[in-house]
Amino acid sequence: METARIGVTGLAVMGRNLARNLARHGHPVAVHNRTAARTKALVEEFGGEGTFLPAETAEQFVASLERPRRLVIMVKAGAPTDAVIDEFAPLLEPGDMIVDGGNAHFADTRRREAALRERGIHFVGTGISGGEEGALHGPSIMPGGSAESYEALGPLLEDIAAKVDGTPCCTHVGPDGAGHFVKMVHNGIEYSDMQLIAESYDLLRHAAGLAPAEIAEVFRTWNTGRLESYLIEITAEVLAHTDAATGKPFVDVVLDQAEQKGTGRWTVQTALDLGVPVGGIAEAVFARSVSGHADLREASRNLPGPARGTADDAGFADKVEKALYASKIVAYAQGFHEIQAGSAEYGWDIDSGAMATIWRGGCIIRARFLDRIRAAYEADPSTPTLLTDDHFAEALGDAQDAWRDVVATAARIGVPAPGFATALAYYDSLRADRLPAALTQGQRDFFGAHTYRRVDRDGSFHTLWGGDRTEVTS
Ligand code: NBP
Repeated sequence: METARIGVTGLAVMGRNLARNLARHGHPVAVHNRTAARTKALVEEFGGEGTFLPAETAEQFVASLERPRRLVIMVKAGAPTDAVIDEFAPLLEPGDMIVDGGNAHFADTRRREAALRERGIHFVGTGISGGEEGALHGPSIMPGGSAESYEALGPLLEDIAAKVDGTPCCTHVGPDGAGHFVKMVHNGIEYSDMQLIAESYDLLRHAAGLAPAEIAEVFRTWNTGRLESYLIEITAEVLAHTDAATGKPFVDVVLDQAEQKGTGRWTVQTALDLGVPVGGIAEAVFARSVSGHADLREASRNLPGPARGTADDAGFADKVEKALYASKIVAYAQGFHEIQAGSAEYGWDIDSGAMATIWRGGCIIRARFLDRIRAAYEADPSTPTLLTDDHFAEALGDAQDAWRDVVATAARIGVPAPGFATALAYYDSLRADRLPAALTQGQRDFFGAHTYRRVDRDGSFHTLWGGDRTEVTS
């Protein structure tokens, strides 16, 4: 009987395209789906692309896999993933591998990995980015799990991943939930990147007075420079598009309420748990949330605003480009800070430069810029922040006047730019000699005897605020 090198269960858009990608690369692939019609449709439609071994039952599916078995789950994240694991794990043997390519929360992946490890089964939580097109033509792949499992899986995954300059956009991220953690932060950065681009559009429209088609041209120009990226490229496409039904710019007929699926929210929740400031990502999540509160917005529509002005200089678009580049540096610096904090907390030993490398192709945030991040980590692998890398520090210094002007203009004319503003505040906070946190500590000691440390000697102190205000050591 012919055996498959790998199997995919869950054949909706992602699983189907991933299975086709494997088959197109010459890997015989077993395919299975809860509803057998999807399996049949895949083989009928795309059977000519390679060797597919369709299975109707879990037993047939597992029996068709060569050993050690490699089984990829591509089902809806959450309870369906547990249901599929419960169905397949009893049919597997020690040394077999279950790859979860869904968008699982890393804590779930840690739980599942620990449970399956007890049974000798490798559980490989794997972030896959690039949507359905990426899954078919080459995604960015972020596998976690044991180093041993990567030996058996890595060559296959690297084969079907996107390639940039011949380097696959796939590497072993680290143990247990590391892959899904990095995918989560990748998505958080994606939220931030998209929000900053949206703010740039809004300012070009309302401060510089440009029409969507003109803004598309601005983005096209930006895409030939340091901002070159998939997101800037598709932004130009969307802005240049005209609605066939009305003849209006497409962007003007789309309801302005953005949706989210949860990975951005998880990035922020996790950052709060780890104590990592990711204001840029948080503002991006909140901006979508604000947009979706139609009732709140309707009730607030008549609140007074400034006499609507415009930007007062012709070079405003160039200033926005600088503000966007600087804020983007901040977004990535915050995301990588979270990856480093997660890595330290869970003992993953994640190589940040390698993450920048595997995001250069296949995924939504693919960009020329990631080469810079890779170079920054090559120059100093243990840098606490990307902001101080020579290239980025110089770019921030060069951008800062324009960045401040853009944030000030947005505030003056009443165009919301929370992403730009929080990025600049983060930059200025990190630069500051002294922060008002000293006053915060004084207040905390006053009302709660929370104590404070001093700049001039070690120890914890408390002032007797309700008494004679002498200072005591606590
Ligand atoms: P969906 O997330 O829409 O899930 C549909 C699949 O899950 C179908 O195969 C369905 O089987 C199966 N399924 C469900 Br629902 N409940 C099940 C259960 N209890 N037992 C067995 N199978 C069950 O598919 P997708 O959009 O292809 O995404 C797959 C995974 O990839 C998700 O975790 C998603 O978050 C992740 N992801 C998606 C993208 C993207 O761009 N779409 C990108 C990156 C990652 P059925 O046919 O029998 O209903």
